[in-house]
Amino acid sequence: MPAGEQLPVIPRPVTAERLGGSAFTLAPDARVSVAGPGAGEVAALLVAELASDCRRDLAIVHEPPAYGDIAIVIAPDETPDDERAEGYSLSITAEGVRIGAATAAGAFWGVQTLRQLVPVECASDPLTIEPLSIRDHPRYAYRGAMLDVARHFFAPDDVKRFIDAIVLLKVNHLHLHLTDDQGWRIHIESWPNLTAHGASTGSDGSDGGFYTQDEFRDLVAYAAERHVTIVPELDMPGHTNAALASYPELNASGVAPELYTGAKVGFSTLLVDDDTTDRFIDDVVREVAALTPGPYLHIGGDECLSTSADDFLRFIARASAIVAAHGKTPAGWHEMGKSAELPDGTVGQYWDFVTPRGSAADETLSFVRQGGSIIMSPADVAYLDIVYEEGDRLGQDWADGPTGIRESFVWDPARIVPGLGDAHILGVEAPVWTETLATIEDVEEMVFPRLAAVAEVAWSPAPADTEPVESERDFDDFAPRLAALGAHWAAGGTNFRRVPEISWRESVRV
Ligand code: TNX
Repeated sequence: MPAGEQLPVIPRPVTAERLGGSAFTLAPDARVSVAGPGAGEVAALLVAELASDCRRDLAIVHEPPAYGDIAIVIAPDETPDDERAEGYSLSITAEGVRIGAATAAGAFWGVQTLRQLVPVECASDPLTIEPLSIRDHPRYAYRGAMLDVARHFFAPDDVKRFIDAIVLLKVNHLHLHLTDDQGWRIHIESWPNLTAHGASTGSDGSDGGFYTQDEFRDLVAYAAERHVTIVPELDMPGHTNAALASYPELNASGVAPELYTGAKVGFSTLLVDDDTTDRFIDDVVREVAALTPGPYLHIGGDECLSTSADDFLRFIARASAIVAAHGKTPAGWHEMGKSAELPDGTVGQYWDFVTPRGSAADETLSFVRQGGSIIMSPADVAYLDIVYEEGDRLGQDWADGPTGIRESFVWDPARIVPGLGDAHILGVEAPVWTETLATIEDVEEMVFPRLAAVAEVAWSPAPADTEPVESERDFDDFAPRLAALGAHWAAGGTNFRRVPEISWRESVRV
């Protein structure tokens, strides 16, 4: 890479400096030297990547690095105190590579930066990297992607592939939209018909499917090894046709509706003030909470067009209290902010536009008034199922579509809801809804490259020039870095959309 060009890393690191001098070259006898708690596990993931991407076989050693080694050091004083949770440093010189962090998570994000700096041709050419020094930490603690496994089901191996792809962008939460009108995707021991019947369909007549509790535990563990927290969503009281179809007693009429495979929203609702429904909520929340080591359990609350306003308020107060009673922090879409009875700390997820409409801003601020924080997912820039261009084969266009790569990049989470700044923004999440997406390749085509843009919004510092001038992120700085990332995606087999705004320079790994 010519001097003067920015480092090909996304999200852009907080500080990155070229050092001059000789490049680092990975010699055949290079090792990964580890020190500190968790360094061995992080090293094992790096070694696996270097084996599959570059066909190098590195030993992991618990001894100080020798000339030309890659060192991973985890110790409290490796980062400043306020960057401890996920910060890292990365230095690359002829003497070796050194990643320093206070936590295994920080070291793991340092490894992701290193992976982007490793030349795509590393299997056939010498693996050299120019000397540099990076210090980095995230702007937001929560950087998320959401995968809708309810409309189309995605098998555990697809979800693992998705996790592998998102961690390269330092995304650390995977929100799984597990239930909707079209299917219920997680087995519940106390209500087995939810999956026996309610998982048998999906959008467009697709086959459906569900995760057994063992499969779900395995996914949670796979994610955790990669420093990703799974956020399970059980959407209620709307988006519940699959549950209503599985148990007649959840319906006012006592008659179960047919399973649904279309794309309408807002036609289903659970009952309110109903003992059976209360027992249902308590059981499903208890079982899913027990499978979830992470702090959040998402209960949806969106688009409840068939629930009266009063019923909605009583339902949300009840359901969010049940989540809290099972030891989890409730999370929900911003409509849940209509309730003034949310448990302390409830997390709201904003999905209106970058210019809020209707009551969306007020409902969002309601979470903050009740001691909670906000995840920003503005649909017109961060909904990755929205078409890139008019006439696309995949995707929907309701959210002010199309949404090009530039739109996904040029926005700021703290400039959307008046009165909502970084102090109350937990982070940023990009959802991908799957009404039109039948395969993981379809999902990837919608997610990449736009998730790279949203991930940079979530991780990298806000643009420097702020009030009163509306600042813009520098798309011209981002574009060549994205082109470089595209080469990694192509080599690693991640499908992505070759959007015309970027001069992709792909090279295929031999
Ligand atoms: C809105 S926004 C939904 C989903 C749809 C999506 C399609 C929100 C919380 N819900 O039910 O799948 O639009 O883009």
